[in-house]
Amino acid sequence: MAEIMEKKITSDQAIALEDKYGAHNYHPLPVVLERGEGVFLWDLEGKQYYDFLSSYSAVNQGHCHPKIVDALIEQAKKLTLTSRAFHNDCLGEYEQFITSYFGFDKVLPMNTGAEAVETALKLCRKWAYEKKGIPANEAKIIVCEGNFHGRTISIVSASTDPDARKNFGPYTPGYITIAYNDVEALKTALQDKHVAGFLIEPIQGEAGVYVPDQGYLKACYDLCKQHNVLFIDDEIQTGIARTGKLLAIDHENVKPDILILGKALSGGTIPVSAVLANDEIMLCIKPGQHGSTFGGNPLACKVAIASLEVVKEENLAENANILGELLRQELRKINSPLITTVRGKGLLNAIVIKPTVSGKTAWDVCLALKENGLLAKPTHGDIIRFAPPLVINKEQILECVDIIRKTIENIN
Ligand code: IF1
Repeated sequence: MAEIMEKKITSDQAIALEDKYGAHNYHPLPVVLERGEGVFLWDLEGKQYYDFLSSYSAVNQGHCHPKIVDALIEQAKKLTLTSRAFHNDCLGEYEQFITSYFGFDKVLPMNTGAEAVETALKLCRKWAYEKKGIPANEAKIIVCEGNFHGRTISIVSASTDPDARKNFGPYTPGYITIAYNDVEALKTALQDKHVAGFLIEPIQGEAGVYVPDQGYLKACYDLCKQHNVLFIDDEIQTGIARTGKLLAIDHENVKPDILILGKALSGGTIPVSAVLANDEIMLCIKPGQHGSTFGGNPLACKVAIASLEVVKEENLAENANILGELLRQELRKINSPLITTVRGKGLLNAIVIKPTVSGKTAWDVCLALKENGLLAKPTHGDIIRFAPPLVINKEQILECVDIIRKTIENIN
């Protein structure tokens, strides 16, 4: 019998369903995606787009990378979850692989980025009381203005973004907030003897791709070491080759005390995150003191190994470095008063848009980019992040610059 063609819903129908039945915690661009492959996405009507967001750097290896998807499918047919009540044959192999890959004694496997950040905060506090000797409940963690580390209550308690934290109180105490990219501010904050850790994004992604001055991270690390304070590196968005090195912190040859990974650790297939540290810190957490139902599940282990192998096999950091330079160089040639700034590192970039005389904003630019076949999203009103999958090639970068140029020149 002829296969009964499944009637596909239209984009408008899909959006209406989300509006009626889904929480309104996002304001997406009006596009409904059905398929992704490499640097491309297709909507329900079959229109093709360049993905210039990469799901906020979770799809560094490109959409549905065959090696990663094959690893997912193969393991999914064998064993997906045991919980940590029992061992499984994937976890130890993965732990050995990822600790060797990044150069740490141990890893604590989690699922989302926020869970990994929470884990790092707990590790830091535990170390503070049990190793550094800070009095009970007095540990302080320094964070930076403009930070984004996730959406849990303890994480938004450290946020300076009103949208992220307003009316979610009472807030978790124990944070000191300092200016980003300001070594003196850190030096002053470190006078407090109860400081346990400094949590930082090596490049502030959500804030608008703020790249700190060369030498800032190393100076902060050295200050933390002088004061026996843990340097906690949130590489959830900047890691896994995104900025042209395996880790953004590698640009300054700093080895963090705690490394936090997420997003592209799974190539955008399933939530996989990880916290890496050496024994002196990691062994502060004893059995029964932290965990997660899905943390370290066999599926995540196999997917993460494949995702990290792809990064090296396809030389994604070098590609991001070279093509990021090309992208910024070509964007800076666009002769338009609309673009006031082009900044970034590797393939984590952003342009700042000055509203047109007719009041067109970054959002309008993104709507027009969508019409021209490129998907990007504004952050904080006037900043558009440009972060394609790291598998993009030179011809595709140049084609995307042409799309961006044509769009900017025709916005009035
Ligand atoms: C959203 C932002 C980006 C992160 C860093 C931890 C996390 C993230 C540096 C938490 C997550 C995501 C969250 C997502 C949109 C996106 C985002 F706009 F929210 F801020 F990328 F910039 N540290 N960032 O960037 O990881 O729990 O999400 O797995 O919440 O809207 P998660």
